[in-house]
This record gives sequence, C-alpha cells and structure tokens, in this order.
Amino acid sequence: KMKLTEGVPATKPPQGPCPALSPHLPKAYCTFPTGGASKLTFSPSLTLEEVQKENPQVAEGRYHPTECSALQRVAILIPHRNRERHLLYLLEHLHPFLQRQQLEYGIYVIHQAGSTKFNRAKLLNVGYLEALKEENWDCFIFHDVDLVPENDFNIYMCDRQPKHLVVGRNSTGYRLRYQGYFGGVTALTRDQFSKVNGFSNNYWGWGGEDDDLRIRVEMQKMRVMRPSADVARYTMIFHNRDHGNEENRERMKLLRQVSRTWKTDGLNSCSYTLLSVEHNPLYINITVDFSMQP
Ligand code: UD2
Ligand code: MN
Repeated sequence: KMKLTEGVPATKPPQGPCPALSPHLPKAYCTFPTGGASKLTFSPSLTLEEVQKENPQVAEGRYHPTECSALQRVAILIPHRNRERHLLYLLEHLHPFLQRQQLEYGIYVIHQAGSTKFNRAKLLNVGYLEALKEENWDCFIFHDVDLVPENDFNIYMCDRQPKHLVVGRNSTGYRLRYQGYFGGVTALTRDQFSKVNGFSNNYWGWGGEDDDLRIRVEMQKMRVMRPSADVARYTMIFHNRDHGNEENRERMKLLRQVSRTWKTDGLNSCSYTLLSVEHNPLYINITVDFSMQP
C-alpha cells in the first residue's frame, strides 16, 4: 500500500485562481432586500490609527488574498483635496469590503496641492499614469472620496464594457439621476481607459467631466453597463460644494467639442508637477500641482 504522503513536495502547491464568487460574501443574497447590504455608520471620533489597527494585512496601501490568486489586480483612484474625514470613512469601509471580494488591490489618493480650481478628471489621469509606474494594474476604479458602497455584491472588478457602479445613492432616493449619468464611481480596464485617451484635462471646477468620459466611451463603440439597482447603492457622506470647486460654466461648450478634442486632450497631453509619492500604511498618496504647467 502506498503511503499517502509519498511524492508530495514539502512546499505548498501553486495557488489556483480565486473562485468567481468570493466565499467571504454574505450567503443571504436571496433574502431581499437586505442581502449583502448594510446600513452604514460613521463615527466622528474615528482615527486613522484605529483604521490601521483594523487592517494589519494591508501594507503600503496594498493587499492581495493569501488563499488564492485574485482574478484582477485593481487600482482604486480617489481624487482629493481637503476632505480628510471623508477619506477616513471611505478607507474604514473600503478595505474590508475589497478584502471580502478577494481582490488584489491598491488604493491611490491623488491630492491636488494649492488653491487652483479643482480638477477631478485630471487628477484621475495622473492616478492612472502614476499607478501604472509601480504595477501593471488590470482594472481602475475611479472613485469619489465621499461615496461608500452599501452592498457587498457591488463587485469592484472590470468587465468587458466600462462599468458605472452608482445607480443610486441615499441623497437622490437611490434612483439613476439621468440616462447617461456616469459620475461617482466607474470601473474601466487599463485598455478601455487608454482607448478613450483617459479623461479630458480641461474641466476646471464642478461638473461635466463625467459626461465627457461617457461620450468618449460611446465614441469608441463601447457601452456603459451597470449592476442592478439593488446592488449599485451608495451612501454619499453629506457635504456642501467645496471652495475652489465652483460650477464649471464652460462645461456645456466643452461637451459639444469632445469628438474634435478627445484625441489630443487626455492621457497623452496630461502634464503636471509631481510633488510627492508617499506610501502610507493604508493608501498611496500622490500629490500634484497644476498651477505651474511644466
Ligand atoms: C458629482 C459626481 C462626481 C463628479 C462631480 C462633478 C456623483 C455621485 N458624483 O459629485 O463624480 O462628476 O459631480 O465634478 O454623481 N473633491 C475633493 N475636494 C474638493 C472638491 C472635490 O476631494 O474640494 C473630490 C472628491 O473626491 C469628491 C469629488 O471630487 O467626492 C467630486 O466632487 P463633489 O463631491 O463636490 O461633487 P458631487 O457630489 O456633486
Ligand atoms: Mn460628493
């Protein structure tokens, strides 16, 4: 009789891929309407140290499952200025959320220095370019700092088409704001994003940049897809319009020109002054300045 251990190497066998549906997701998805969903709470006394303690497996903003090899390597890109509280709440919820989905991921916060008008889209272009310098990420999630996902089945992976992850949020009665709405949180593969030449760099202040990206996507004959409404739910942490992010009055004009400008305005023309790249325990902080164009 052969001994069972015979021929078995002492080292661990190579890891298989993670399953299509993570075993860490709640089992009760069928128990509508609460399956996989949670009522979110935000504690005003929460500190960064506490969130760090809760996430010992995260190192320098990155994590990968140890039990299997993740199906996608995902970079989360968060445009940021002067929203420290929101960032803390988002980190608190996002790390465990992404780990339950068995993703390999890195969280990048792209911080705009100075007081020039805020430029969300350009910050996200910077995030894409800088993140690719340190890892060949498969998938990019462009993520507002103040949106926290409520349902574990809202999967932070890319698909065959660009994905819009926000159907609804608390402040708008969880309904889609309008048909072509593409704001808040979107997921595009490395190739989908480079195919559209990224975001436009020319939207200063609030509004329009998300619609511009949707037009780029449609011009490449891609189709925006969305998870179902019961899954694609977010809580937006309450805020007023920020100083330095006043409504962009040029946006309608810019939106009419996309078909003429997209090829020369985007990833291939994104110039910026990189001030620092810091590897913090829970996120990678990239600080850029847009006031002095190099
Ligand atoms: C909507 C969209 C958002 C974007 C914006 C128009 C949703 C859920 N979100 O958000 O994706 O298209 O309209 O530009 O529809 N930020 C800072 N500091 C600032 C200003 C902005 O960090 O001073 C960042 C932050 O990540 C914030 C995001 O930019 O979440 C969007 O700005 P907002 O939250 O003020 O705009 P909102 O909620 O109307
Ligand atoms: Mn917001």
